[in-house]
Amino acid sequence: KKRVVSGVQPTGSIHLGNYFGAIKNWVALQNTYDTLFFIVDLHAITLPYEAQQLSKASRSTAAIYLACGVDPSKASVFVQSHVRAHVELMWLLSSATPIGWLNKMIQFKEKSRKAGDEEVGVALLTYPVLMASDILLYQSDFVPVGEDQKQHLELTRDLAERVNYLYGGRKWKKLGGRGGAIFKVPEPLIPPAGARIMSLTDGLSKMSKSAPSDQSRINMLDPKDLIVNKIKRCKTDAYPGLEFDNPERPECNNLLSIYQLISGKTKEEVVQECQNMNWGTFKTLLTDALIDHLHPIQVRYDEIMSDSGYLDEVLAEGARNASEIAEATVNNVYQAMGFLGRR
Ligand code: AQP
Repeated sequence: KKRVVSGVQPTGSIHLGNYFGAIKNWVALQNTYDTLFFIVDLHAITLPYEAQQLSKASRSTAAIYLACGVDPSKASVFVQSHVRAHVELMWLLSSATPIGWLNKMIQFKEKSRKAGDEEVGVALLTYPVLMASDILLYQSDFVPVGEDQKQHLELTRDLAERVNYLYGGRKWKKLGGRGGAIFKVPEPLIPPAGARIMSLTDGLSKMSKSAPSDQSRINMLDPKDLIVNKIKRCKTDAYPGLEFDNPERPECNNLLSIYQLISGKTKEEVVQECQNMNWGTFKTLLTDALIDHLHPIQVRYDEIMSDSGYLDEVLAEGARNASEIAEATVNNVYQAMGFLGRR
């Protein structure tokens, strides 16, 4: 089976964007691929964060994965920091990463500009090396990537090829390595179209955990009343009727897309159903669809969170499976790079 890895950062409330852009797709992928889905807590500390919140957020994120349908009997679900090899491989990869490659990363440029030089930790710069380690450790064939992660995956591929070139090939074989490559070079798995969910208060920026206003997103755990309120107050426009793909109407496109995704209907069906609606009627329809879809997920989430033994066991088992693969890779890398082996 081909292997797929992916993860979400426990940096806040998991929202519809994370669900449609990542978690919901995983549920389909776990049936076809060998899958590892982790909670990327080591990435969550690259910007200022609250230490008391981190472990809670990791548990909650794991419970959301399961509540959304990630099945631990099919996928390994684990917390990134529970598999030490992520950090270990990162150091080894760092030595093969030209700093110029990292300086070019758009996300680093944007995030560091916002935070200011004195506030920016080194980890924000080296974050893509950790991401490369997350992927290469598992010899992944595919990585689901959204638009904003494409550049990081490109770097991962370049890094895999560079390490294979520097330490693989003939040298690698001489040291007893099998095959010619240390790392598999992963391919991107482009998510289904329309999976980029935008903010409820600005149809041009993406729905995001770190946006200051909670009003801008629907969180997976939002209670019914809050969903009603958020949709009631979300940004709309004054054009007649409703339509997809009008660049003058980004909010309209976003809300119709959310309705399409949450209802499971086709675009054509949504056009037929909604094109002549006014905002009031559509908002009621959308609100009801959101509540109907999220309610069972929230019920499952509560059940999972109330049985902490079960969740701990899932995460322990996931970390055991992941460690087995990760240890083998990192040991090979040590060997290929010429380190003295342990007895
Ligand atoms: N708005 C979105 N639409 C579609 N997909 C989205 N993802 C995030 N926002 C949207 C996808 O969710 C996964 C997890 O992302 P992450 O936790 O690594 O961080 P992120 O992409 O930066 O997500 P956020 O929610 O915007 O977090 P903050 O605010 O902390 O940076 C990824 O697969 C991503 O594509």
